[in-house]
Amino acid sequence: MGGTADATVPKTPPLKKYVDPLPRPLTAIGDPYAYPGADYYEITMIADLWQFHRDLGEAEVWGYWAGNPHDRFQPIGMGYLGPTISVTRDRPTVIKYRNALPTTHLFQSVVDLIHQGNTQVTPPPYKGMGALPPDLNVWNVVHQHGGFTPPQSDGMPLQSFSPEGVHAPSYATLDPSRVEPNEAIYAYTNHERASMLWYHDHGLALTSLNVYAGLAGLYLVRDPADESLGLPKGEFEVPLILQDRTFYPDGSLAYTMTEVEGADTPVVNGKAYPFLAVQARRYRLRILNASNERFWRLRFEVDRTVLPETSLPFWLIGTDAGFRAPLQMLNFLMGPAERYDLIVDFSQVPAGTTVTLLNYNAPVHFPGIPGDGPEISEIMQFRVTERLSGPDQTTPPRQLALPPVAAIRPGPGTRRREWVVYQHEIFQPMTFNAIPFMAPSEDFVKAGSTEIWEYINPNHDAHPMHVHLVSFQVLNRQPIDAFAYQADFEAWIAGGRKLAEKPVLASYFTGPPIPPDPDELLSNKDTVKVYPEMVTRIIIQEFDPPQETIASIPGSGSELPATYVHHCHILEHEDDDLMRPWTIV
Ligand SMILES: [Cu+2]
Repeated sequence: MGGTADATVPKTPPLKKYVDPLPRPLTAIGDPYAYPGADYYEITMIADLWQFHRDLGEAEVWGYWAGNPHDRFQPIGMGYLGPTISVTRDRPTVIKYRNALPTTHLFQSVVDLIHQGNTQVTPPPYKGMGALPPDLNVWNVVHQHGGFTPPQSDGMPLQSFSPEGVHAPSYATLDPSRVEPNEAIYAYTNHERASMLWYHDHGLALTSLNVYAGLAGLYLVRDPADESLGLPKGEFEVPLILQDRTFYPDGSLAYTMTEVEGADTPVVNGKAYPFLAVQARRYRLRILNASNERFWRLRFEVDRTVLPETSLPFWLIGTDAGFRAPLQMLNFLMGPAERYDLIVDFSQVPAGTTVTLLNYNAPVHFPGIPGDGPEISEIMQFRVTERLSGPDQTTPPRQLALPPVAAIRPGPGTRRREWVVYQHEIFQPMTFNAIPFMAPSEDFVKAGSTEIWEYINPNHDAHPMHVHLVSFQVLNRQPIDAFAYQADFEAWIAGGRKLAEKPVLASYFTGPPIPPDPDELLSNKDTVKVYPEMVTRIIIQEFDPPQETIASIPGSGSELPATYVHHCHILEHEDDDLMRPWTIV
């Protein structure tokens, strides 16, 4: 998708900044009795109303609501986004997802374009399996992003199910006697490191529209061993779900990404330009980029009369898949689906100071083309105005003894696998290796093995690549002659993909390997920025899906072969076919 802005594209009316307090998603309450040994939740997708800003009218949005085991008339949610699911590491979770959305899409005009086969929004038809059925406008599936999950509970696009109970070809549910056709039960191991995962819609062909409508929430994995680390907690641990949205003058959501890149207004935890009143102490900010397309380059801005530098330094203590060694930073670049776990010390500025979260030098894409989408500079404000409720007894970040991250090192026999981010020309579908998503898996990974995946990006923008099931580390990047590689790759496809004639990556290098960015070094990740005109190498330690039965539910463990997906997390790209299955054997 994409194109240049023109006068017909909706624009949000001017909004007064920092008038709405930052909302905090509520935490869902698990039921420990339904499945012994696990916590059980029922989460329903519903259309509701939500006000994004004081001066905007209510918008129809989609969101997740959790059943309340203590009061069934008081479900937990806020309308937009979803409640936080907070779990203890290694204690399983069982969730029944129910699709109670309308059967007409919130962005029906875009769904109509998909049905019409408009090439801006629709990948080429593949003869193997149908995509969105012609008479269906809404279907959904929930993926736990970053989860170590058996395939039948992973929530991949071909597992979608609709409000009427229509199922995509790989729909699956556990405990089928307890579900209606518009429901599915999934089980999660929670065998991840302590980390902030998230759950979001992954509906086939509709992920970008469904997430834009509001279908995303947080999934916090807690490790009781971390209680002694001395981290800010309770009200001093604040999740920030960063998104961009465009609004019509009446306050309703405008989906503009068939016409421009990104949207024009920052929304944090569901509010446009919110503020948070804070105490002069350390806070733990757990940031998720839940935007469809937008990269954010973030820093904390203070007035030059307050500090000699205008950027307030902070500490990075964790990334997508858990803690890392504390690293003092001034700014960082965040692709869609990435998470950054920060300690920000508001006692470093005088009482009364205002700290602004800024997105600077910030086109929608990275590096992006100025004018190709609306730029957003200011996001939200922290006001150091609250009275100290007690001394700050958290550990200074420099002294934090966080669980160490060991480097995953390749061995002599480590298999390499190449994924070419392929687009013939701009506005045409994007694929891996010029193979549509729907074509059967042809990548077979040996169970328990380590692999290096090389994302070869001959394009001019970065793509955030996400691999389901596993976490990984960034090994390095290496610049390539993108023009020559693209030309030779296309010639190779045109020539019938003869294995012996495949372009040899090493002959296109234009420089030596570049080490990972400082925030990526010795960090566990599940999403990686694949920079343009480079190969980005990740090393995945272990392809080993959880095989045990979860919460005594028959069929809840993995069986081999186990097929998962990886994809670009620019949601318009994954819908437009930059996604492929791969199979553990
Ligand atoms: Cu992409």
